[in-house]
Amino acid sequence: MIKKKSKLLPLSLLAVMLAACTNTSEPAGGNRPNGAEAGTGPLNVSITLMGGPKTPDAWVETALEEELSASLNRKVDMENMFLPGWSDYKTKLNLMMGDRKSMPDILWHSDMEKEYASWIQAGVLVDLVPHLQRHGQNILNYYTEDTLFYSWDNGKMFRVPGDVAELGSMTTMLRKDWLDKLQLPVPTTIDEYIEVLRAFTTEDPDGNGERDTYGFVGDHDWRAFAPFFYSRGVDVDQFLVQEDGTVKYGATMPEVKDALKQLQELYAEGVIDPRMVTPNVSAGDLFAEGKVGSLYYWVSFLNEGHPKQMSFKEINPGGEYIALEPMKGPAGFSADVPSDGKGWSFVSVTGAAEEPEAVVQVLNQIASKETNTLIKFGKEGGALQAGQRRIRQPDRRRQGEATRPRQLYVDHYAQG
Ligand SMILES: [Ca+2]
Repeated sequence: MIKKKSKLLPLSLLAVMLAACTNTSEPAGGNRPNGAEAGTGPLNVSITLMGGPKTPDAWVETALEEELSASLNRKVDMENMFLPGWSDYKTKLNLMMGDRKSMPDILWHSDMEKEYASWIQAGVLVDLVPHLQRHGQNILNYYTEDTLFYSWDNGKMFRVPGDVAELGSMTTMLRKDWLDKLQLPVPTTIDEYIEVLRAFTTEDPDGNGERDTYGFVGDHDWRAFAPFFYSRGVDVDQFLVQEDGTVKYGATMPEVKDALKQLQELYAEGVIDPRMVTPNVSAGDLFAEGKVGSLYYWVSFLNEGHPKQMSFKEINPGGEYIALEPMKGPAGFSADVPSDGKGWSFVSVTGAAEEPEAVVQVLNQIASKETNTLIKFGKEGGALQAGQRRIRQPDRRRQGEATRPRQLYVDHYAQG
């Protein structure tokens, strides 16, 4: 607690400090031509990517380079450094950060607080405050002071949030149109929920005369089954304080066994989509495909501007997902795990960047609405690849403030 206290700084002061220098004669947006003060030759920027363009020189990379070159008034070459995936990315990032020669200019990281502290200690991250003041207006405008405050470190800032989870973060979502078609009520208990999942599997909710739907799906991860665990008061990956004050590891509690038995039965019945047992299938794609009735997933997927929601509507024009209250378990208990407001993924600039100021300009430009719309949806009037299918260019008016995502546009590029 003492350590925390030393970092306390009134938010208004933070705002003043971050806003310093922005009342000068610089043009809005921070995209002033920078010929004299920074380099004018080609700018090479390497960036670690969890998703995004998985092939070198993909159209999105080329389009982004064109956009960046125009806005920075010099040739910008992006070098994508692909991370191996959720199970191995930390090892890879640690290796990269161990040697200045292998460091990316822009480092995407998540759930690496210990390493982050050591990188600061080792002086390999760039203090972004002066650069954000000069060139980071899109980024600064995007987040509230409260959100940025979590990345504030005694007057310095070594990272900006890439994505701040929406309140609640994940939720149980369900096909309301299927519920209506089968004339079933919205489930409130885990038993009612399971009956609905069974009906979604066996009663042809999509009305095509074939048994080609599933009740439940998720990513290849225990958390996908959260409704079955949380309704029993267990989280398999946490230490939980018991009523008698003792602490148990969730996975060892007997309630987990009950939930697993139930899941095993549902899998055998064909209620759980078998595609989720392979790590290569994304539940987000299956969400969009529209052949499953329910999943525990990121609430942002319910936003009408989310790419997967738009794909879903394109494929299933009458389809509708709703968010459910947490299911009540056998003992009447219900729970969910709310998210914090500090962000779950971050972007830093490392000491490998020869021109950190220009790198922040790149980040700021990626964070602009125009560039992000390009990255996300392709050129106006064109079409783009969305998974294996092509979707129409969406109406940009729908991308307004009402559906503004909480994910900084930088992260849309870094994660795809
Ligand atoms: Ca069917």
